[in-house]
Amino acid sequence: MANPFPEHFFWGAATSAPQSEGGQYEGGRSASTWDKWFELEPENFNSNQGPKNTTNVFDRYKEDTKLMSDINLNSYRTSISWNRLLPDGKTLNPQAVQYYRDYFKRLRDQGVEPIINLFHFDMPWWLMEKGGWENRESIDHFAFYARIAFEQFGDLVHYWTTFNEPIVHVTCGYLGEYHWPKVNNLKRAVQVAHHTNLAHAAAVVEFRKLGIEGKIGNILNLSPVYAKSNQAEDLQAKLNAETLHVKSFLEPTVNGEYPEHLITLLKDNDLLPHTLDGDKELISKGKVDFLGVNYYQPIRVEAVPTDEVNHPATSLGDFSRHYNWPEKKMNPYRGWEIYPEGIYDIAMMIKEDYGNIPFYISENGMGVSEEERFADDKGIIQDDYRIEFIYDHLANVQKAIDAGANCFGYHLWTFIDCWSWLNGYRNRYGFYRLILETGERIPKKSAFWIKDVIQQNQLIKLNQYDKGE
Ligand code: BGP
Repeated sequence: MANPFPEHFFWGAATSAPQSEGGQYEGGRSASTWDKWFELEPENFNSNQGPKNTTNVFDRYKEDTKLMSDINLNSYRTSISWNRLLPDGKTLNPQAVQYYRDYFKRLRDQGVEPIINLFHFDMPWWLMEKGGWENRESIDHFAFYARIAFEQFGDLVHYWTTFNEPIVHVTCGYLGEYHWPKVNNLKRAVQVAHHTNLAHAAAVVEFRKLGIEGKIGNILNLSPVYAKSNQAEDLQAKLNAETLHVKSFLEPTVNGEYPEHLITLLKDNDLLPHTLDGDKELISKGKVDFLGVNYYQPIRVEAVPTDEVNHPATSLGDFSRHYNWPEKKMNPYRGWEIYPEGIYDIAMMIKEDYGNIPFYISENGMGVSEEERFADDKGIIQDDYRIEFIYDHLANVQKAIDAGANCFGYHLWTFIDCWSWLNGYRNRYGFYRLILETGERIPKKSAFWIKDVIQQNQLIKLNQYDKGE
């Protein structure tokens, strides 16, 4: 029998406001960039499914908080919509305050600890029109928003996070076409990353100034980086990838400074961002109390062939190349590798190299297409594949805890199937199935399984489990 998890382990699930809240233009909310992008280019989104078609938590949170305690969840992460709380960036929306206060209070009443995030890829449109994170003003706007959120909800929320996967709006929005403004420019991407790190630190400063009860963290997608071989060129590619994809946010967040190798790489490629006096000091004030770690898949790299390197670099592909590991196991729906051992390696890296700072697994999960084909005659999705996926990852979390990692929780992505950006509802991730036409929530087999796991505080093997059928 497996060891029990630590006492008070955070068992839960995660979502975000833009992916689950709905109530698009209700209750005084203004547009986010996703709302506008969908209005401008709906054809970019899977099956024309836009941000209006979310789980509609705005209307159903009373029922949803109850569904959480039905399956024993004791914690939950979502985000506040910046453009709901401050529709013009300055004026507090009383309807938003009322909604979030009631929502967070109900979570607490159900014994569910709210972990509340401030930014999950959802730039208010009014600010995006001024350049979004490229515009330095965004730092002060974000710090103001953070302070208002802490003041309004600080009595109900004791775990705050500033960003979700801050590198993603950099790479998807400024080095690719997955987020607006769909720019492809390395120099601009670096500027956005710098402003994001400053905005994070400015929010931490506001939090510390207010002296409210609670802790503040940052949610990072931390993948272990594996090199194709131990040859010097592949190891150099690994160092570059680790620095750019992992440490560019991890080191400022935990140590309050940028990694030396990052500065060297940027300088050498004429990519240093525009900075002001005082930036270094502000970054040093952004140290967090805990980390959220989103883990889906590892990063595998190999050296870039010398004759293909651009110098100065024009894309991240000039620093390392993706290595296609022949033995990899894939989630064919999402196209992501499944490698549960990666969670152990990340936990050990945090333990050894980052002072064993407390962290929790803030996202991990398996998106599956056309999941309704696995429904039994009662409509319950028999998602054995998800139970196995969670089991394998949790077994590695446990192994890491046994080896001394300071991991205080595990959250599945996601609670109820939610809207996923350009992918709409293509892949389903939830403990609860969402019937799109009616909004009905139906627990999947994994929901029954996790309920028992949480109750026993211990892993249960699928073949010793026969409920939910
Ligand atoms: C993470 C994001 C989530 C969520 C998840 C699943 O990177 O923080 O917002 O979307 O990935 O990925 P996807 O929805 O793209 O399948």
